Amino acid sequence: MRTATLYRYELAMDSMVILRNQRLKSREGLLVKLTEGEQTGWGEIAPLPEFSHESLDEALAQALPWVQAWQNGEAVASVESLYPSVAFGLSMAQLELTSALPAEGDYRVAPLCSGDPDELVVTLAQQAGDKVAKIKVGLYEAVRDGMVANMFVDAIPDIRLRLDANRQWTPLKAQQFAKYVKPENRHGIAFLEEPCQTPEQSLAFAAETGIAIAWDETLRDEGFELSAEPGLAAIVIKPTLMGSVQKCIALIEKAHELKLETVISSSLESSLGLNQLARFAKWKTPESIPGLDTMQLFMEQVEPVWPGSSLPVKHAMQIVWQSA
Ligand code: OSB
Ligand code: MG
Repeated sequence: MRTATLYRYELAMDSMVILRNQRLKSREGLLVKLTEGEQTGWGEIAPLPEFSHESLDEALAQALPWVQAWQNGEAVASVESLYPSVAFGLSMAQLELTSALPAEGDYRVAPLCSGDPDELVVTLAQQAGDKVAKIKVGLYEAVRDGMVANMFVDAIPDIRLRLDANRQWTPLKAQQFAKYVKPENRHGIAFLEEPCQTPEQSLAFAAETGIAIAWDETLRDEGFELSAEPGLAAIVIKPTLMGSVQKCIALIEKAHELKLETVISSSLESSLGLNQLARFAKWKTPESIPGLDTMQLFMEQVEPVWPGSSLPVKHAMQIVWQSA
């Protein structure tokens, strides 16, 4: 016998540097619970404002009939025909339901520098093992970004810095940034995500500066096909923005064939979605520290909690629909 429940959550947060044109004061999303016999599978559907093309209401309008049909044992639409956030949440719920998602997660995170860089340098310097940090650039002066990058590599020579410009720079601004990163420090930059407004400009930047780049936004460009390019070191996959688990796996396999580092990254999911991404990352991209350091932007979490997080758990969730 099948049952299903759709919940709607709202969690207090402060999106800070992540979203550029608005500060999200709360994160809203849907949680799907599917049960069959003794088995349960959860999924999260949480379109991200400014990044997803679908709204939460549009996602709900697709998810609800799918979940109802599923619980009745009727034919369901292929998740590939649904919005990315819906495809991701429903495919993840099915994966968990069939015990196909391994339980163990990769809870190492690439610490996101959203405040004082000096503080992060001290934390990283004391940390054992791989030293990875993620810094948003392109928010202030390119020169300042270059100096911050230098500061990290000078202080922690074995660091693997991940920088993310979110396509904010003109070629000139990107050059100004590069000029301030000492040539001997450029190897400390594992990659710079999306320096320029177009992929062509970003590839030209990599060729001119020797700074490796990564695709994030470009993966979702209309008609994009992944290929190896000089200077392209990595791809950053945000499943909520990309689509079904199967679609993400196909992209990961392609990237691995092309010898590209592949990073699973958060789209500011709740602790439930974030835990599943940690499990997915451990399973499919064990070689790369996932980009999941986004719990720190929240004031509340749900069950299951994020390991090590002391945020209060919000139990009250609206039931949008439930099997009779
Ligand atoms: O710019 O990569 C981004 C989260 C939500 C939306 C956009 C972005 C992000 C992150 C997640 O940066 C953290 C990470 O990738 O390490
Ligand atoms: Mg990015």
